[in-house]
Amino acid sequence: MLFGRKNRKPISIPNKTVQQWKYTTCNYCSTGCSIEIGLNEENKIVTTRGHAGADVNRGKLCIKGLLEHELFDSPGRGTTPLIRDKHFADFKETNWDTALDTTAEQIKTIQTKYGKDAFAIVSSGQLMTEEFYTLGKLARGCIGSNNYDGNTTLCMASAVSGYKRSFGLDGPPGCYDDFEHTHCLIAFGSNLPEQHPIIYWRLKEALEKRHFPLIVVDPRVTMLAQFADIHLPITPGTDCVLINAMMHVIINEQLQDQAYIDAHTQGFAEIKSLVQDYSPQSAQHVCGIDEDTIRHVARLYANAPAAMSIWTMGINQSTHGSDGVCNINNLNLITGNIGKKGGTSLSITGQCNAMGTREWSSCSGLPGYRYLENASERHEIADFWGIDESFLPKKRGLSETDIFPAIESGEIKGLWLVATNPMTSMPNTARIRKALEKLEFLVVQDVYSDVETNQFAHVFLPASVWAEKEGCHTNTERRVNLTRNVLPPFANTKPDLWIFNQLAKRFDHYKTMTFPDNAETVFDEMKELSQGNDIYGNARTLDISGMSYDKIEAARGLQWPCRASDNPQEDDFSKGNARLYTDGKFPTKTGKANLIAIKFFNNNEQPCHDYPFWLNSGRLVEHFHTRTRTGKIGNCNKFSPTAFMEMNPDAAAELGITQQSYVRLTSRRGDAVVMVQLTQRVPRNMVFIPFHFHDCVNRLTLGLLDPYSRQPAFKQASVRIEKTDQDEAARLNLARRAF
Ligand SMILES: Nc1nc2c(c(=O)[nH]1)N[C@H]1C(S)=C(S)[C@@H](COP(=O)(O)OP(=O)(O)OC[C@H]3O[C@@H](n4cnc5c(=O)[nH]c(N)nc54)[C@H](O)[C@@H]3O)O[C@H]1N2
Ligand SMILES: Nc1nc2c(c(=O)[nH]1)N[C@H]1C(S)=C(S)[C@@H](COP(=O)(O)OP(=O)(O)OC[C@H]3O[C@@H](n4cnc5c(=O)[nH]c(N)nc54)[C@H](O)[C@@H]3O)O[C@H]1N2
Ligand code: SF4
Ligand SMILES: [Mo]
Repeated sequence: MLFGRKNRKPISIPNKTVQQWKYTTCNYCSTGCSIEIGLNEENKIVTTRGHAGADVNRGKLCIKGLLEHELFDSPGRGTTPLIRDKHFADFKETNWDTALDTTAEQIKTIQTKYGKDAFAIVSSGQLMTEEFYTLGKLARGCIGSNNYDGNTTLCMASAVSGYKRSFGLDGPPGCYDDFEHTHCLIAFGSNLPEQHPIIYWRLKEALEKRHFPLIVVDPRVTMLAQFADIHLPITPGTDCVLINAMMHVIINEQLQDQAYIDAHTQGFAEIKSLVQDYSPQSAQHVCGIDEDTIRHVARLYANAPAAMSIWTMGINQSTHGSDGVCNINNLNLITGNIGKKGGTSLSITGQCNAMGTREWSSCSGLPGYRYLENASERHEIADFWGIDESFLPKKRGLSETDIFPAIESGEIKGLWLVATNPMTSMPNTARIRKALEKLEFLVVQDVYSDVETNQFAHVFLPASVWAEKEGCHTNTERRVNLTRNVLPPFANTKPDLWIFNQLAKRFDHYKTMTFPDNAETVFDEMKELSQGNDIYGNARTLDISGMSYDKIEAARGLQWPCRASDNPQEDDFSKGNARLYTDGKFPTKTGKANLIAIKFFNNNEQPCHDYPFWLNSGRLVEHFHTRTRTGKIGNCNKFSPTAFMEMNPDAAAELGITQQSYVRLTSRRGDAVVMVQLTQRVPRNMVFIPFHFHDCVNRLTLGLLDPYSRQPAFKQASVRIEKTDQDEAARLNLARRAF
């Protein structure tokens, strides 16, 4: 033989006799892939496959989904509750009763001493919807703190706020099937092939069948940009200017859909007048895209029989996040691209169940997209839950990004973190560390006891992961999908639903409220709340009353609105709906969508003499967020086990920096040491760092907040770069860990 080793051992294929397949939904990103887990006759997991009959993924999975079953016994998992009496004392193992009694007592002590809102709760987009609903009931109905929010403030808050401002209601109006019908697609700050690989695969399939222009707006040459027909390398934070200039061209060349504008929108005159100040000639100097390209793209989009926009964190994580979303909606409204096949404003959601938390967690309001600010909705929910209406606040409290400053300034004394790791994921982590140290009581509820935030906890509650429990997720296209319980909880961990219910028992209102043990019963309660009319007398959009666990599994996911019907054959809504606003009616007072004139103001930190590089941050395909999960899975971690930074080779050469050497980055907040990867993906004045690594990019980020959504501008900051050698890098990292 010419190649290969001599005496090569034959590959042995493990015996994978599957006795039964259990139905689940992926617990990482919001694509919402259906997964089947194969168990052998000893009930051991032997394999995983994408569900071939699921419309979302049609048998496919990305690397994270394929290896997800390795989570069940991955290293670092919490095994039993832990407790300590003061900061940094050794944790002691304890039982659930002691951990929960202590937590309830501490919450009550803090609330009695400092007021109800002095105890804050921050949750996630990564629990089951039934768990979110139950946590909301506990937080609002029993504990009664108004400082209750989710990490979706770091993620989807700008999309939520933009949808509400434009359409009157949250909820992406489109679906993946729109790729099959569109004639032009613009992606703003979204890198589908790495962050939503299966949505990308759906897009690619559509493009292979029938080519249409793919335009990518991103300051980096992402993988999606590489596959695009047109790449617009925008100056960070200026998407609103580009869109205003596109609308300038569209309106001045009369390419808008005037009939749609007249029938279904309000505010066109204001937009028309505002965009006169954004000619392509002047806009090009702000957004960095030349005037001819702006005109070309505007004409392509407006002339397409159906055109759609998608976006993710390049838009949301900005001081103009909410405005950016409104402006994308403006572009689609004036071109008549809402509620039609292939014409839509589709935010690509982040976490697997960021939608579920928006819909049902009561974080920013009350369940089922109800508002605390609305007296009749407060009354309805108080009645339904069995509490006094006066217990509910009349407006929403602080968002996650305002909770930490309130800890600094002493208004908040206690915190409960559920399925989120702000020590790695929040901007300016030095500030977060100080805030966590200042707390009188911190309880961390996570699957992993080695999650960084746990260093500061007084009580640790170990949760069961993913298919060790049962419940639903809602994906990017409003599809509710189900995870069946596959394995019993690991060690002495408990499903989050159980933890919430047990904690509820320790509060007075438990006597008058109900907290069902079973996820499906909780789902039935949500179904009941989802029926009927909204405050304007229109049928509720977020209607899930036509769903059941069995129906969801049989359909491999159902899209809301999906209402119960006496006559399902006749009623289209009973089968689930792919698109919203198909009739041009919006859930606003007038029934019309709002066109909102967006003025640009430049308030970002910008590169300057002392900090000459833009700092951009984001993700890699193989890792998920703060790596509590993917960092433990060998085949995910091996692709990027170390913190690194993308840097342009020309900029590196000027500073004498070479491939795979170490550099020290400094911003106005702090410093970080990373390895350099030289690549043309980033322009000369920008570096990009994946945020997955602890003590890294978020030591540097500023995170100015969007005024509407309170979402941080993770993607715009400035840094300077110095060479450092490996020994110095190790010393710096050690020194940092010491304080
Ligand atoms: N593999 C993997 N997949 C994931 C996740 C993960 O951690 N790992 N996380 C999930 C979650 S929660 C989320 S929110 C999504 C995020 O999904 P994406 O938003 O697609 O991912 P990011 O890498 O955060 O950011 C996308 C792009 O925004 C660009 N950008 C930066 N500034 C600007 C700007 O001013 N304008 C524009 N137009 N673009 C800009 C960046 O260069 C980057 O390429 O991914 C989800 N999927
Ligand atoms: N610089 C920079 N920073 C960013 C971003 C960026 O692009 N750049 N993106 C931001 C975005 S979009 C997001 S979404 C956030 C994400 O930030 P985080 O939510 O803080 O990050 P995760 O690592 O997803 O944390 C989730 C935690 O939940 C735990 N967990 C998983 N499943 C369960 C469960 O079933 N029950 C319980 N109790 N725990 C569970 C995991 O172990 C993990 O510790 O990061 C934000 N931070
Ligand atoms: S694309 Fe997202 S939902 Fe699908 S397998 Fe990958 S991580 Fe899971
Ligand atoms: Mo996110």
